[in-house]
Amino acid sequence: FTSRTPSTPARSMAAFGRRPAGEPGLQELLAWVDEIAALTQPDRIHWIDGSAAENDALLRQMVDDGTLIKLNPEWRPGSYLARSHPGDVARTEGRTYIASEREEDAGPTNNWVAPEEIRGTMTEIFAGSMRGRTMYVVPFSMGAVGGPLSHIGVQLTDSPYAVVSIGIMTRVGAEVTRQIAAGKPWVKTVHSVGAPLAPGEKSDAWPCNEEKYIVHFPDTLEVWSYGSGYGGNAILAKKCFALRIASVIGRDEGWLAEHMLLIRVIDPQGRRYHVAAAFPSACGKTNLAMLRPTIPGWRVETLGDDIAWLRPGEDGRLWAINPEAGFFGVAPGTGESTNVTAVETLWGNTIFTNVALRPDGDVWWEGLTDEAPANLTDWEGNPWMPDSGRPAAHPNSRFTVSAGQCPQIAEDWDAAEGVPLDAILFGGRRATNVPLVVEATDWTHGVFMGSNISSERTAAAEGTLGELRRDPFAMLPFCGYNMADYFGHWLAVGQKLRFDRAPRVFQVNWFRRGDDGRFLWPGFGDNARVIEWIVRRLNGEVGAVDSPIGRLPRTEDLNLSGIDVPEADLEELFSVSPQTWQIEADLTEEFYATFDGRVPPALYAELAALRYRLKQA
Ligand code: GTP
Ligand code: SPV
Ligand code: MN
Repeated sequence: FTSRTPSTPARSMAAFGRRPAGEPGLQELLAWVDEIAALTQPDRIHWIDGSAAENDALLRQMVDDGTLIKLNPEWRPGSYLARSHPGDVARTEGRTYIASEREEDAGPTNNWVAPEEIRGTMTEIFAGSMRGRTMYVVPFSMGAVGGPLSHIGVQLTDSPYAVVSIGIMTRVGAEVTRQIAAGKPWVKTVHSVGAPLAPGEKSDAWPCNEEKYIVHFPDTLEVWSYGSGYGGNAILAKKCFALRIASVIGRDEGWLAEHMLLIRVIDPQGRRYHVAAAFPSACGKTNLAMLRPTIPGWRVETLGDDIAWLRPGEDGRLWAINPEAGFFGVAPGTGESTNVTAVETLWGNTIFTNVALRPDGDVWWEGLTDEAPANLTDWEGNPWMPDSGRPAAHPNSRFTVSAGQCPQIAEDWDAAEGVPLDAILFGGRRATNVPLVVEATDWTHGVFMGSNISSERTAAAEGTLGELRRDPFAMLPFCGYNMADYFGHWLAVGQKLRFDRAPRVFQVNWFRRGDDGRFLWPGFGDNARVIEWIVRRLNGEVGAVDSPIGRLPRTEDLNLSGIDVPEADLEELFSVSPQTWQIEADLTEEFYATFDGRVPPALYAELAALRYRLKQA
């Protein structure tokens, strides 16, 4: 493409891309692209067709301009390293907004902003924001193209890094444009890194802006994201659309958009079970999604690692799809001994962001190997030695890779109709109080459990590491509407399920620590032992012990053969202290009170019942 001056009118610029034309259903898309181009004034417009040749050309261009470093193909074929701006390394929740018409529809857990006010701000900051750059038009589908649970959208972006990432994480291409032409509803997403270029000016390797806005318009199904090139801030199909906007669509249509992994568990008899699990960011979804059981005869197939859309079926079961097509996973802590499946998935065709570079042109991060190699280049591009006293990879460094590369991906992982769920797990990172596993007594109790998830903060978003915060359903940063209404919606979805076919609900916690600070549970592949107990509960093969907070395993029912968990640790893993749980109950009451009476009465009844049981204990 030849470069054009910033003042070139949008309509004629479009001729420089492969712009589809003719079909009447495309008029809205074309008009919108023209409107955004007129506002942002890119030099060029490029319609993405999703072809391999186009992807290769984008990657080559990014290597040439320094955005990507090509890794040594001998170790990591088709793979690249991106180093972000040091101030653009994670989602920015403080700059993330829900612009619903009514403030109460955003609720107290979201940053609300009036739509007309923020529209004005967006128009101001996006004006000329793409000058000197190419605006890419990226049509994408979440879920198999044309599937009954799938939804489509288009992202306009001036970041080629975002384009290739969307290419891995979603289904991109002309088939989606044909669906738009055919009249299928679609979501509009606009993204600019906010770094226009003067004529002749060279771009930074990772352009971004100190000022950031991630704005959602749930009433008009739009997303506007400005100033960040990072993950959930920039791949708008992911958290912005598939969770924040989709949760609103799900509220209106009777389904759920969830921050959940999705797996198929196969027991030694070959029976299959489908499990979805919601854990907050950087709390173990990718790891459980790729579980390699340490107990003989058990297998896990991966279906998804971050997002699941759940819909009640005609049969009274809850059906789930993974709307994504790839993994945007946390690198640190991913190694042979923790997640060998991920290590194998990353053999090639992977984009790494903010990991360390080895002298031989391969990558490294904390936890990939037990010993750190010498002479690395750290995530900021500085020389690094094992005694440097700082991490070589950023704690939120990530890999982006196609789901199909996972060696244990389910053959039917992208089946349009999804899979019926047998169990739902809620979890968090809790050093104290929360047992390894506890079973809810019924759906309502399960919703109560989900509404009470708290977790220690991780590096996946800006904020104080380790600080305990409420993260209901692991959706605190991702629910696009009033969280109390969302609790009610979970209860309503339960009503549509046949009581004997609804998934059973469990709470898990892999992260409980001893007084000395070490994890009490080995975790990772050994989490299969907890899954085994859950499956045996589903089958009615084992009993349980009632506790004030739910049903706990009898120790003799836990398969601990081959691991050495000291008796005292086991006791601590399952200890439920009525005193500290009274405090948890008080915190729940405080939290519920922030919703101005909107929390469903059924959950207050659960809270009262919990308090009663704690008093009896
Ligand atoms: P997002 O992609 O941010 O949503 O994160 P995630 O929920 O997929 O988390 P992930 O599986 O990437 O794990 C995050 C961190 O937790 C990694 O450093 C893991 O090594 C660590 N982790 C995962 N599972 C376990 C476990 O069972 N025990 C312990 N101790 N750590 C774990
Ligand atoms: C998370 O933070 O939950 C992620 C990474 O999965 S991001 O896509 O940046 O949201
Ligand atoms: Mn996530």
